[in-house]
Amino acid sequence: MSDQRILITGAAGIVGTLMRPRLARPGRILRLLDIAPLDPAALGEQVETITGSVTDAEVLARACAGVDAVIHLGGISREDDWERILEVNIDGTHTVLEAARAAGVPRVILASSNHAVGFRRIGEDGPDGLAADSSTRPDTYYGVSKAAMEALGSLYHSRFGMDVSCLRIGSCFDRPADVRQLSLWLSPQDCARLLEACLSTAEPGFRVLWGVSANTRAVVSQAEGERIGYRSLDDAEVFADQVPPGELPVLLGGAFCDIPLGQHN
Ligand code: 15L
Repeated sequence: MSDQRILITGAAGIVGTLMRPRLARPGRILRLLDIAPLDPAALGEQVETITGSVTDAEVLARACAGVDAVIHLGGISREDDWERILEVNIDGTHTVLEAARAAGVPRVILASSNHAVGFRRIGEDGPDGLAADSSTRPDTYYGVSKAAMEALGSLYHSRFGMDVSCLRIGSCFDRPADVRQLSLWLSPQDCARLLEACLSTAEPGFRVLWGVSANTRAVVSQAEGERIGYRSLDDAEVFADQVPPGELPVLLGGAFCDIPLGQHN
């Protein structure tokens, strides 16, 4: 049986860097794409690297050739001016999906964000937390780009039958940094578990899932992820005494709901 080949865009970014060692396994080749050069010699044998932008259709055509699944993490990860958000995040996601379709890639995982629904009030859906597919309420141009990403994913599933998972990632870092992240933290290990669940679902579908650990202070639903076999094993609470004191924000997006639109920060 030939190796499974997975393309990861944005592989040199924060989440990409956390995921590379966690997704590596025998029988799997990780093809890493980033605008920042990655040194294949430093990354082990089961790795291929491509340097280029998610906005470049030729690069994406090359990157998608012979690939079994795409994990699209690339793009701008915070607020920025509209033109850049449009080009890198919205056009870039379209370029990735179009290249995947043209290459016959059956499965795509899209890194959406809690900021697609940042203006939802914490607790508005009741005690089980905000549903993973609640309609979008973006808090920034960045959040709009994540809403557009989900819409594009839905379109490519409905039109072309591709299996598309959109992950509304909370805060995926080594550890939570503040009170809000005690609710929204996605541990790196859980992020890898969620990606593995998406990579192995049997039925092609379109789904929106929360990318959040089973935190004691969770405010979003785990149910949709659990339906495809995701089981979080981590809880931000173990870091609770290490974060500065503070209040949980009223709105899910926290500070993103107040920053000036289009302002690079
Ligand atoms: C995101 O979508 C960002 O990419 C990340 O840098 C964090 O700000 C995160 O959301 C968050 O809300 O904590």
